[in-house]
Amino acid sequence: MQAVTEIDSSAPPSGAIRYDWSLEEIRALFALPFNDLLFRAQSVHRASFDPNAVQVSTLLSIKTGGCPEDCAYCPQSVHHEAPVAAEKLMDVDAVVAAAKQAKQAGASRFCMGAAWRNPRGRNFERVLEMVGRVRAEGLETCATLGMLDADQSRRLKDAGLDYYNHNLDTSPEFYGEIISTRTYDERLDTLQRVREAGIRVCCGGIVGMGESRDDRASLLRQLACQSPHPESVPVNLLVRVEGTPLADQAALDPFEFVRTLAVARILMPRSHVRLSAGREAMSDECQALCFHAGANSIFYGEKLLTTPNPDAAQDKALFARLGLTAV
Ligand code: SAM
Ligand code: DTB
Ligand code: SF4
Repeated sequence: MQAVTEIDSSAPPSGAIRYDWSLEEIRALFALPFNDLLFRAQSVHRASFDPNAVQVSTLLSIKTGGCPEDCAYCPQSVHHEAPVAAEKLMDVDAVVAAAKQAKQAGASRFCMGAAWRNPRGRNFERVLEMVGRVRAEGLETCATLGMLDADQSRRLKDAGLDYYNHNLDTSPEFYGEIISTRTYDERLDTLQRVREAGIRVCCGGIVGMGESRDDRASLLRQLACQSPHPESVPVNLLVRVEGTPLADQAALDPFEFVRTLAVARILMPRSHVRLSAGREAMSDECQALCFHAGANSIFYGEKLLTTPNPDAAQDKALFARLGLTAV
């Protein structure tokens, strides 16, 4: 049997930021009794954040479907039979109109997602214009466009991009089961270029894809060993979309999802941990536990990229019941 590292769950959080978590330590956090784990996560959370404030981002799919990558979870891949038609890149004015609406609804960040392996040519120029115009509306800007080279990263920064989302998605060990058209190292290379360009990093993953707890621990270790930590850490619960290879994947125990958020909070105490995809299938009680575990960001608005999300009225009601404030 594997030795388990002892964790003193009554110890106060040190507040120190670490980049050297071992897999053994992370496993031991996952293995804590649920109440001890949540107490630790909540203590760490309160040391750095207002526990009742939740950052709110809105997503827009600016280029939907037809993606050449083969990510097993994704309805936008050309390799699967999911019911998502390929579209062209949106017009700049339409994106700006959606950003205005998102701001009016209470979002502070606007994230533009494109189903590309990497951006190219005139489309990239158009995205630069979108970034500048959305920022001029007084929103923080985020984009997720696939792999970037160094020049593209610098140009996005110059256009006014605040955050770049580029997920590691799962552990290096499990990655090959999910994606065959790119490597983990290619993901890490783009993250490095984004950092070097001075753009803040949004990087997380997906759970519930059939990975083991060790894979979840290993993904979190990859994230927490980056220095600095990603400023935003989206934790997505797999949305099982018909036509994708993961459509019939068994559901993850919701407590295991909450544990994953809690461990992320403990490992990356100053990062915004985002309760991302998967809320549509979650009870209000489960979401409340996620916030209690230290999640302090969500996607707001009735659609993620191509799949449904709770509508704004539902989220407003939940925030009111829990005494949470959107920031
Ligand atoms: N093509 C770009 C890329 O992969 O980086 C950007 C868009 S991609 C849709 C952004 C992220 O959405 C993925 O990294 C993945 O974490 C998440 N995602 C995609 N499909 C999902 C699903 N069915 N359930 C949960 N998360 C999903
Ligand atoms: C992230 O980690 N989750 C968001 C955002 N970054 C781009 C995307 C979730 C997509 C869920 C599936 C869909 O709606 O297509
Ligand atoms: Fe393409 Fe991104 Fe979907 Fe993978 S996750 S298929 S890269 S849109």
